[in-house]
Amino acid sequence: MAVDPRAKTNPRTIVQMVVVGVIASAIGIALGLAINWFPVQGSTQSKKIDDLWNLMLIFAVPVFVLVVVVVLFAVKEFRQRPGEEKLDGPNIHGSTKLEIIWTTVPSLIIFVLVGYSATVLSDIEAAPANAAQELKVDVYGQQFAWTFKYTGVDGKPVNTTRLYLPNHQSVKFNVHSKDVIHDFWIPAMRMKIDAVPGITTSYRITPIREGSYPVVCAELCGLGHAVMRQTAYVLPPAKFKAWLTKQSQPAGGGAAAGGGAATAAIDAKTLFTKGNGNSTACGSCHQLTAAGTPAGGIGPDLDTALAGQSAAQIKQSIVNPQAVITKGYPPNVMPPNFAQTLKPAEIDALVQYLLKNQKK
Ligand code: HEC
Ligand SMILES: [Cu+2]
Repeated sequence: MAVDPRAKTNPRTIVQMVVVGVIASAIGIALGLAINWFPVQGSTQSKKIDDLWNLMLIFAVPVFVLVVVVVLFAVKEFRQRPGEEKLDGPNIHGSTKLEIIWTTVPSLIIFVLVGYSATVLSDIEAAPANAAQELKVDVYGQQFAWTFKYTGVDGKPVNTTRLYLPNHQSVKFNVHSKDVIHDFWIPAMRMKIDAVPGITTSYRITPIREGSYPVVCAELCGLGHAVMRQTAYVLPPAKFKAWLTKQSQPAGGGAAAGGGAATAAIDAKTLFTKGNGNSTACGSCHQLTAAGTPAGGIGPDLDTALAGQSAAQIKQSIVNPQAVITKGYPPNVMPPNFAQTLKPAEIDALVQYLLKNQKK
């Protein structure tokens, strides 16, 4: 077969490729660094992770450009014109120089990136100098809400569906799951980890900015996965302390005084706002003014939705939520297992509690 006379690349083409490559890389890197990819930096970890991202980008863009430029130029220079069907390229075999280059350069790039990544990883996972000062929060994933357990000022556990964090203090999350695999993620803090049934995973963050940030489940965990969202509130340390102190006080005004022996011992308000340790808290999805749970939840506003309903209807909604789906709300999101996770007396207490707070 005849050898293509153009097999030797024109030196001018190489110069052109280098110029185009350098310009495209410069534009790509500039764009990549200018684009605001991430939410605000909420923790000391955020900045380190964003810097790592930027470094990766600075290396990745030229590699991408190199591949694309060579492919495009090859298509342009070596495309087959009519009458060239019988031509072939020169029969090249082996080039030690090239092989050395294409082994060393990528190896060097990988070493730099791995080295830097390892430093960042050990940095963002490092325990604070004063480990005793670190706040520990147990995080429980359960279809389809998160619950958070703190140690109260009296040493007793405090369970809540709202995540409060003190600013500028290291926090260690120990992450658990009560059912399937979830993933505990606060995008502004950058860190995330799977919540796996049967084991405890963990990460730490140090918030650096007061404010509220979405808490997201990042592992498809069932039909309600998309709505498994809550909020993390970063407070000044003194306000956080005050909040924790308030939570540590025994819940007041919950159970009705005296009367109904079976339900009197059960604090329906706590069941509603925090669950019984096994059940998902109703308040993480439902607004109820009497319980102090906020509006804008995933489920109907129980201040108004229950108007005119009987105890039997409300009970059915709790134990068998699929029986009647409230208009405008997604099916299969309200957990179907309350008949198992709540004791019958607890369900009755909740029904009575909702009836008591029902708008007529
Ligand atoms: C993961 C979110 C979630 C949790 C937790 C949750 N619910 Fe629901 N709930 C919903 C959604 C969504 C609906 C509407 C769709 C439906 O009817 O199933 C609903 C519907 C209801 C209704 C029917 C409202 C109406 O319009 O008739 C009642 C009553 C109710 N929930 C009570 C509770 C109680 C009590 C608890 C705690 C034991 C609870 N829910 C826990 C999401 C939740
Ligand atoms: Cu999920």
